[in-house]
Amino acid sequence: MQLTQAQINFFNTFGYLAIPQLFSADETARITEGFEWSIQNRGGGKNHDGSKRTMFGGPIEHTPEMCAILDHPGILGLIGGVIGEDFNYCSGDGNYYTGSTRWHPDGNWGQLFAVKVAFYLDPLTRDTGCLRVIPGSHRPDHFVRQEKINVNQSEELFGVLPRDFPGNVALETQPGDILIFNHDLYHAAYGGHERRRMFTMNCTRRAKNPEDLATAHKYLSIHTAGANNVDTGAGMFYPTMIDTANKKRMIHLEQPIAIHDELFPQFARRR
Ligand SMILES: O=C(O)CCC(=O)C(=O)O
Repeated sequence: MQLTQAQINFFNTFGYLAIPQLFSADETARITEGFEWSIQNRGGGKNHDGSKRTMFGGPIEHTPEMCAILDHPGILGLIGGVIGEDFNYCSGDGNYYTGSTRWHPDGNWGQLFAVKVAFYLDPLTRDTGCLRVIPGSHRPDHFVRQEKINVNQSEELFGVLPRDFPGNVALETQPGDILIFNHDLYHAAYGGHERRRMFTMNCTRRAKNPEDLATAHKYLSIHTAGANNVDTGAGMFYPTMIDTANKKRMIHLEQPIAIHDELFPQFARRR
């Protein structure tokens, strides 16, 4: 898959992009099965009772089939198209969500450094927990950032519910659709049920100069297993991701592995 210039322009200007049916029905069924196996066996899903979110790290790192999402031509074309073909894969989270998620950005990098790829595994509408975004809010000059508006207080501030914050877009999805957004973009979800299945891949630009390397160190010092005191048994990633990687996949793994092991030697890859 190759993004058109219009899709790249859309992503850069509005901070997100939706790709309907990036995955076929067969692929989506396999991914859903892989996600369910992973959350049930590695992610605490067996204990999910709907009272709160169940979350686990590295959702695509626990089975060879899920790891292969990182080899999928559609995913490589999508992520590569917005942050460069040699992007860094930096793990992600898998979830049974319960209820709503308030407005937040995932980062405040002030530049296009990190993106999130979101897989929603159930059909979702504006009333049942689809992702909502505030287009353009990734930009440092957006009014929400300039005026430091707390979007979650919009009822008190402006008399409109946060879910109705003016200009927000509800990205209704079917399984197989993929969303990608800049980490700096404000996003939320309203009205979800108690087992909303979703997982993410976080990716960053590959650092190629001292400034980017400093940003990569900062990013990986916050958003990784080591940073959360989690021992994957193989450092930055769970072992299956590395054990099943070919040379092409390693391009997306090598820089995060090196920086993570430098930052968290106590969890460094041991083989
Ligand atoms: O689907 C949701 O509830 C929101 C997801 C989200 O906020 C995130 O992945 O950062």
